[in-house]
Amino acid sequence: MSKIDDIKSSVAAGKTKLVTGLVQEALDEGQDAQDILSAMVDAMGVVGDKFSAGEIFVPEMLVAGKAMQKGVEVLKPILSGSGAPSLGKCIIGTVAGDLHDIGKNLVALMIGSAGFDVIDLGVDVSKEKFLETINSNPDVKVVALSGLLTTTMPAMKETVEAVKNSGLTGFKVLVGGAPITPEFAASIGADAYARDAGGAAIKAKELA
Ligand code: B1M
Repeated sequence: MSKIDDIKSSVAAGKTKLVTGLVQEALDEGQDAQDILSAMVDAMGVVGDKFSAGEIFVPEMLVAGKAMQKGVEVLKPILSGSGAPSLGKCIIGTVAGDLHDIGKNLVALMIGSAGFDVIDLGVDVSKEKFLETINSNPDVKVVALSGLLTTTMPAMKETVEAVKNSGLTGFKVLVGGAPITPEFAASIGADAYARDAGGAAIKAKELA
């Protein structure tokens, strides 16, 4: 089994104590950070499929998420890069009712490494909190919303509508997350959609 396979199975099995060391070893062996990240994202796909099939439950999904976060911590200095000129502020958060933050954190990392000053509001962020933060940061260029649950897509819609109808101007809205499609993004009035963290950084730069 290759180191990358080891990482994938350890993340899927929620072996939080092993993942940090395995990721560091893979980097030391010369493995590409993006390939390691892809393996961990694949592992979360496996976990999701097992959850859907009723083979595992929320606690297993939670420890797998924690294992992935451990691995991402090791990759962060490599993925984040440095030295990009400042492109302005980006406010990011996972929409109300939604506690998933692994993908949102990756998006924040990539947008930050593209040159934005990222204000990360965390998870379960109400539309009022987004509005309040935009209000106190009138120079914000991009407002980025993440959502992982079909049940929280309405909260994304309400948030986009609230910020668009607030009278506040000067920023664009970017949305994404597993259940979000370009069609849904357009239908709720978002300015842009991105499928993954790399794509989100590219879109944010286009919007700024
Ligand atoms: Co949850 N969960 N979960 N979960 N969870 C999913 C999302 C699910 C697909 C699993 C499944 O059933 N197969 C399913 C959603 C089904 C649906 O809505 N259609 C689900 C469910 C049902 C639930 C609960 C309801 C379970 C329950 O309680 N019965 C519950 C909801 C809690 C809540 O939020 N209110 C729940 C809870 C949890 C945990 C807390 C246990 C944990 C989250 C831990 C954490 O985030 N800190 C968890 C996990 C780990 C998952 C899976 C297994 C993995 C998610 C993940 O981190 N993926 C997930 C299954 C899956 O994804 N296949 C699942 C890796 C991550 C890198 O990818 O987040 O997709 P992702 O982000 C990507 C892109 O989506 C995109 O870029 C990222 C990186 O490339 N992206 C953006 C994300 N945000 C973006 C924003 C952008 C642009 C791109 O622009 C701004």
